[in-house]
Amino acid sequence: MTAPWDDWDHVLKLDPEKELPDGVTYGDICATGTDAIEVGGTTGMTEENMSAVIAACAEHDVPLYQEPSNPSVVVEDDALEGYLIPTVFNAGSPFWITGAHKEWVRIDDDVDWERTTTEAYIVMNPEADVATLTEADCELSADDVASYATVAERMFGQEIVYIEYSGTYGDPEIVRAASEATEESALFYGGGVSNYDSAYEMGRHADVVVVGNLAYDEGIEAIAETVDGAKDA
Ligand code: 1GP
Repeated sequence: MTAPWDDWDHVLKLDPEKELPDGVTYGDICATGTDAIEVGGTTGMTEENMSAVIAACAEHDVPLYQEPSNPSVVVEDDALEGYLIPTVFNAGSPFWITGAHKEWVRIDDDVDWERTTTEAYIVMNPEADVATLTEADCELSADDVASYATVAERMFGQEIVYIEYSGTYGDPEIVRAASEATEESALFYGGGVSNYDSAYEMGRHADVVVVGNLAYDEGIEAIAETVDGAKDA
């Protein structure tokens, strides 16, 4: 069975709490050559700010996914290709492994399973909001990460394994170890990718390179460079 992400190299993650730089539009963002846009963030998410970004991107021709950070912000919108639901495999709190998911199913009696995929997150930057929120154990060796990736793929059937260094550039050797451990799951890498070289380096190991902050800190040209790096890798 093929999945859309089998053909992706690069994803842009848009955080609805942040403002695009002056003069940059969502149209510009969608035209950078990225393979897909994920709308999501850890803090400050509301249905309103999520919906606004989804609506702004929906006018443009790029696959659009929501990555809801909690059950109350899931947006029902036909413009979305689907929902990528994070499960944090190294979370200290079980809420982020199955608890939030249980709440979602409890309050939403019409979950769109056809368009729902879970992503196995392995959170690696202890300074990131997502690490604090989920009480993640980020003290992991390459072996630990590879083993989590295998558990995600083999025991939990996760289509996507996501090495998340959000806010900092990660260790390529750890990403390589995860890549060697996964055979069927798509390996996503996100964190601190800021130019051609970093996108290329992580893209050598990961199937998909995710870029976030750069869209807000730098803008269009920098994103386009990372698209080139991820595609050349
Ligand atoms: C965040 O993995 C993404 O969820 C991207 O990280 O913002 O550091 O690019 P950055």
